[in-house]
Amino acid sequence: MKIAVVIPTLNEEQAIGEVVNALPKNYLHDIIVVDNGSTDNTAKNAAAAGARVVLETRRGYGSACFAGATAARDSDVLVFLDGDRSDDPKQLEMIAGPVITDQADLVIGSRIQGVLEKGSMPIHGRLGNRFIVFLLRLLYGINITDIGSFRAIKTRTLFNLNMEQMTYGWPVEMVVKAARRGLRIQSVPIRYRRRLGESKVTGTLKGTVLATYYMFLVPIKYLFEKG
Ligand SMILES: Nc1nc2c(ncn2[C@@H]2O[C@H](COP(=O)(O)OP(=O)(O)OP(=O)(O)O)[C@@H](O)[C@H]2O)c(=O)[nH]1
Ligand SMILES: [Mg+2]
Repeated sequence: MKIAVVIPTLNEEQAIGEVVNALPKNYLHDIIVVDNGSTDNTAKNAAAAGARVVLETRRGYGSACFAGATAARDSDVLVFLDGDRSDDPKQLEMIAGPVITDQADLVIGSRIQGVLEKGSMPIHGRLGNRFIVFLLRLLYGINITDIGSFRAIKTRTLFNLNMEQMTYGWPVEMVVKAARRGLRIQSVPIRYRRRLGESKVTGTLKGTVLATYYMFLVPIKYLFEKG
């Protein structure tokens, strides 16, 4: 099985080298760092650590993930993780495992079931997460404990989902569409660490408002959609 890792990044020069270096390289067929238009040394540091750097100028977390998945289209399994050191690359095999052994179609790392390092997730992030998990259970019967970014899915399965949300809605869309197709979604406990570098989503008002908006909107939008 060809396993590829996709790391979306926007100005993560402090963390990306360490993240790429900590990956289980022998296990991976492809290491893709998607640079979403960074103005710092993210691309340079990622390449120096041995990653294949893909540039995606269309801003948005979803755009970056989609560009990475497209670049890794020849792989069998895709693993997504953040480039800010919050997700621990040493736990990659744990996330990919159930997909590889066909025990799950989508695996999501759960910070809530796992260990949250002090200062890794602010209180509003935790509350938002609880709410989205509750909403997904209520609307779709989805039984997960967190909507985190560390996840694994078969490449073919991801492209069959016809992903549309190219910003903050990407993680929720993936889960909702997987549930609507009757796919098996599994939470796996992970540890979540404090990020390096500047916070862009949970630590800013704009990021928090937009992320919350999409977390509400996306589950409702796909409730009424066909297919
Ligand atoms: N915010 C944002 N992040 C992006 C974008 N493209 C890629 N990323 C990367 O996506 C990953 C997740 O974004 P983060 O900023 O860590 O989001 P978060 O973990 O919810 O919140 P913070 O860590 O507090 O900023 C990081 O590796 C970012 O560098 C983009 O357009 N916007
Ligand atoms: Mg982060």
